[in-house]
Amino acid sequence: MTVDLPRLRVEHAQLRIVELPLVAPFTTSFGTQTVRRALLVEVEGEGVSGIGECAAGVTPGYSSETCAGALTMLREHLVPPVISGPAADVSKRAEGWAWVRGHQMAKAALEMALLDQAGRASGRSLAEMLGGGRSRIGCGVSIGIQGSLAATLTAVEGYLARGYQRIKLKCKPGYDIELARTVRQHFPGTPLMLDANSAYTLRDLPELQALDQFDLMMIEQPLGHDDLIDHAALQARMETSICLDESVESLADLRAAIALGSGRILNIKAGRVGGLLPAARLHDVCTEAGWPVWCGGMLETGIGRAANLALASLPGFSLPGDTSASDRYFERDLLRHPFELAADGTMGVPTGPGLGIELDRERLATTTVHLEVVAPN
Ligand code: OSB
Ligand code: MG
Repeated sequence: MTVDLPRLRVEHAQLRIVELPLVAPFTTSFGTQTVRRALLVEVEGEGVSGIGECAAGVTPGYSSETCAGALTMLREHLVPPVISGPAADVSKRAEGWAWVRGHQMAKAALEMALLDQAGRASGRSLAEMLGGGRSRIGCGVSIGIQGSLAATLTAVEGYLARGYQRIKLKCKPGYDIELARTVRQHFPGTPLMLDANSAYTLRDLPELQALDQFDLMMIEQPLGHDDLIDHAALQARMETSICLDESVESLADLRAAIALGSGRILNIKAGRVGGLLPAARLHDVCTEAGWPVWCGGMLETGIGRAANLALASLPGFSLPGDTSASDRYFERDLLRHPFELAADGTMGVPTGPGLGIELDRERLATTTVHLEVVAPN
């Protein structure tokens, strides 16, 4: 944190769920998604509003959190103290909810809304508030498990033609070696990586070691979501760098991972680690430890996407992330100006106050499937 955050009151909050169809189904080792159902938090106080998006999905397959669970957590435990309490800055607010165990994505959604409010009140962009410097971000794309290798090749070709700087392929046991071989043969110089979403165990060691021959940038989260010790054993037996995703939900997890040698790279998602301010701290610790980091994604709407771009502007984010353009996910995003990829595979970091986005209120209204107000008690 390089700037002081303003102390503000919050008088009202709204919890909303929107549903946006995805342009194509997204399949991982834990399931298939055809819509992005997103929980949004809006806060308002002192005449300034802010909005945040919760990363949680519908099912608890990626993390233990869900959209419905986060809605309850925010309604019952996180939002009430904020709307009935005195003016405070965002760090103080986060201290206020530190007693709540877990529920990182619910906390992060509220924190994003409060940071947006703080930025809009003080005229500062989120990137500026987080200490980011870069004005453009190198972008990659995450490609779900396709029906065939031919379909995968077509998808890769399409994204590379648009300019994406690196390709991430979702994999699982039995859908990995031929996948990597085929894509590598067709695209020899392309920065390429795999993401297993915790689908393997150490019993799959030979299969995982076979991936070393494909010059992958990294393999993301091969083992269990809480298997830091097994990840360390695997990293010692694999040349390809392991990137952790699910395994790191806190600073303590990260310290353990670094001490154990459970990987060499971190995928940072603000939702997974309890907010953008904690995410910036994890970035600092990774930089000190010599771990490159990149910004992951959770198929966010333009709201969460704006926050990801701001986070990715911090100096340690040296690898292209899963920060793809709006049209990779949705026919129509929630923004007046959707995020677009430049031909060189970069996207601009928003410069306006807070998240720096202009909501398409009409689109927001037509995609809303649930709306509730949290009133002061
Ligand atoms: O593991 O990184 C992941 C999407 C949903 C849940 C988990 C993951 C993902 C992605 C997509 O890989 C990233 C994106 O484009 O937002
Ligand atoms: Mg992942």
